[in-house]
Amino acid sequence: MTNQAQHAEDQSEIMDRYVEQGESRAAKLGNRGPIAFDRSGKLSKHILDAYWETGFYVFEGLVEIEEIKLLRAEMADLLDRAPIDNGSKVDGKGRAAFGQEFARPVYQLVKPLSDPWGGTELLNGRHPIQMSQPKPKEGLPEKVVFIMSGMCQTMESGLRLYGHPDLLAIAASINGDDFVPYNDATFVKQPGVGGSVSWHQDGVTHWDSEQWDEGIHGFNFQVQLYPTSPKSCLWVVPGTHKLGRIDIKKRVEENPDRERLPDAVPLHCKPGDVTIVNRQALHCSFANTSSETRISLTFGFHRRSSILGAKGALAESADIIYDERRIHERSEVIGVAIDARSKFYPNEARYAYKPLIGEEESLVFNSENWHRVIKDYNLKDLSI
Ligand SMILES: O=C(O)CCC(=O)C(=O)O
Repeated sequence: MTNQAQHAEDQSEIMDRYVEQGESRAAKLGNRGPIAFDRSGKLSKHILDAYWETGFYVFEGLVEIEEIKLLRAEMADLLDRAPIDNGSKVDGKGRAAFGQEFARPVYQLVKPLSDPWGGTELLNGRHPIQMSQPKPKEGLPEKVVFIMSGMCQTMESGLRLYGHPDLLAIAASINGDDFVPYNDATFVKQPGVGGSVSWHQDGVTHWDSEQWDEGIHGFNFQVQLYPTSPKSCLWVVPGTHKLGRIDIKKRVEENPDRERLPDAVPLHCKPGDVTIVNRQALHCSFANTSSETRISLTFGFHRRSSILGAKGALAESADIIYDERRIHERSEVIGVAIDARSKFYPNEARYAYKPLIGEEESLVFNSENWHRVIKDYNLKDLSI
């Protein structure tokens, strides 16, 4: 049977067994629970230890459900106004599609249940194997939204989320108080159509660095807007962030159950749960044949030392060297996000982002700064 020929239903029994085993492995890891800080405001030791041991952590109920509802509402509107295909100027109702004023496309669409990157050279060739692509049911649209970019400019609730004090405190606990931003991408895995993301490690630049260690490529948050089950969520192989670059092709080809790697675990979540995943951990998501919507707002942070002087990678040109100026310009998004958040949630403690202390007045959330700092901020992403 080819990767393309299987019907979604044919896969469900095999997947059910795999899911059951994965859930039982995940339950033993001890890396999920509520957020907790120590007296200095850093993540509690038990959380940091579990993160560095397994390469990921699930923070349960971190984002309040009222905030999740605002994110859902804006996201639903953006999905309603999505173009019908990549490059199209119209949405499904024949109106002008959202977001054409932004330099980078907001939406990326793929064929239902497909794997757009696996086995290709795209994104520095970091997804070496192609996942199974179950055959979608009849009558579905030709293309569906797979990823959306620029959540700080497309949704005010997205900008506010970027300034969330607990999320920024997590970034400081893992990457140091002078942490720097990476990029963001919203994975949209709609029921019965969402595409897969083939097994990969995110980092592409620092594998051979003399300073290489478990944290050199940073980590990604995923904020979950809907309940996700093992069938719709991200899967990670625990501990793989410590192994250096992995021969993924060999691992998958030598596994009798192919891409269902025997030691992987699902990061299933409730709405408002937030995961962190080390960018060196081996991870994937399967085509979403389930009946659940998964929308994961994904954004990452790095150590400053990993970025300063590094060359562009992934969506950034390899001719670019990330200097102090570029880092400062991209980091200003955090400053404006903190201000946007504190205006909306005036009773919440505002996060003090060390690299921008003293610049608060020039980074207020207003129309001028929206145009100067936020619009097209993702042209200045810091990808490695
Ligand atoms: O959420 C997903 O399905 C994929 C996420 C992912 O691979 C990533 O953030 O690198």
